[in-house]
Amino acid sequence: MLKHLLLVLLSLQLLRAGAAQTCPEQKEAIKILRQVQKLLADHESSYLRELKSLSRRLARLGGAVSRGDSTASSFPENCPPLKPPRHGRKLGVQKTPGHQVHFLCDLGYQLTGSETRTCLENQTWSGQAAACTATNASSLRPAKCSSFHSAQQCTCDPGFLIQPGALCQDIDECSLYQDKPGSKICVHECVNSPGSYRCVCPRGYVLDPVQNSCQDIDECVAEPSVCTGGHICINLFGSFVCVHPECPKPKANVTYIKTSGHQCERTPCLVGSGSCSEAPHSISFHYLAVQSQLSVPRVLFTMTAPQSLGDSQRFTITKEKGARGLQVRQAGRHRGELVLSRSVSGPAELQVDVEMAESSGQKLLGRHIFTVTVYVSQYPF
Ligand SMILES: *[C@@H]1O[C@H](CO)[C@@H](O)[C@H](O)[C@H]1NC(C)=O
Ligand SMILES: *[C@@H]1O[C@H](CO)[C@@H](O)[C@H](O)[C@H]1NC(C)=O
Ligand SMILES: *[C@@H]1O[C@H](CO)[C@@H](O)[C@H](O)[C@H]1NC(C)=O
Ligand SMILES: [Ca+2]
Repeated sequence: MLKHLLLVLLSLQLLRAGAAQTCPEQKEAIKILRQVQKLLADHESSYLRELKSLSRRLARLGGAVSRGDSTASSFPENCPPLKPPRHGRKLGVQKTPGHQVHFLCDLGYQLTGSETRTCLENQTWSGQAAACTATNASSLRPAKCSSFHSAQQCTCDPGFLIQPGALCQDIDECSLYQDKPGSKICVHECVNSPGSYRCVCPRGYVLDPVQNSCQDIDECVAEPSVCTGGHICINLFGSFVCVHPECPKPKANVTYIKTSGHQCERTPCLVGSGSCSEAPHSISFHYLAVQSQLSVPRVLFTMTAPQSLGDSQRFTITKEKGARGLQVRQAGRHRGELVLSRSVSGPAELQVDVEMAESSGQKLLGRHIFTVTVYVSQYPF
């Protein structure tokens, strides 16, 4: 309505300004008109402000009524009431702008949100809603306190840290040390407990309480054996395997027989059977258990001639399976070494056949095969 009136006045003024006449009376009239116009504009904006404030109050009143809150309706300038958190207390009752309320949690509960909230000029509370969540009840306990000359002295058990309010908070050694690479306190897992911590080992290991390390369980000493049907038990780091080495099947006049659990020998060759005398004299099976990520280079296995017939032995890898990083090297005339030259992350299984050729002068006297299986465990312990 005011706006319309203003528009009419403005139009009048424009009409007059558009006219050519500029008498002093007219000038005076225009001046007065402008003053009226300004007054009206001021009135309008103040009216609009009032209106806004009024509608805000009405809305708040409506909200308060619908909540059935009588205090809000009688003091519309207050902040809404705040309830004390569950398992906690609220200090302070004033809800007018500028006042503060504080929140406390019961013993064994931790405050989340704002500890202190202030009623702001726009009738809202600063900060976030306070809540009390349970700490691990036993991780927080009362301190042992004694009074001496009216001074109170409180102490905590080892593994606890004194906190304000005569409380003892468990020290979480695991998050303090275990998570940082340089200060690990457990080889595998750390579990915090009130006042202490313990190390936990993976399956297949037992905790060595003195060294706080994980020791492999030797499953192969169990009676009766964990391996059945003539299989041989091989203890590994963190586990075991049952193996059953097999001699090569008879082929082209070459036959092997098992002379022990780990060894096959070639049976004597028929006269005139060339392929037989070329075949290895013996095959032996070797199973090695190593940890993951061993430092390298590392000698895994040393091979020597069973009976030194020839002048020298030559060692070569003839077959390999997943065995990158395994090398053979001559460590003397009658000795060879199987070397791990690359760090391997387990679990992994590496296999090589190393041939040892015995010779005297230029003459090859015989060949022997070492079939070596290396089991790399999952963990570096
Ligand atoms: C109230 O004022 C504070 C700061 O003064 C502001 O952060 C908050 O958003 C305001 N709330 C409302 C509902 O206007
Ligand atoms: C409470 O203890 C459990 C294990 O018992 C743990 O997983 C959790 O992180 C602990 N919570 C706190 C707040 O310390
Ligand atoms: C097997 O031996 C016989 C003689 O005993 C020979 O005639 C035959 O050629 C040999 N076979 C092979 C594949 O060497
Ligand atoms: Ca084991």
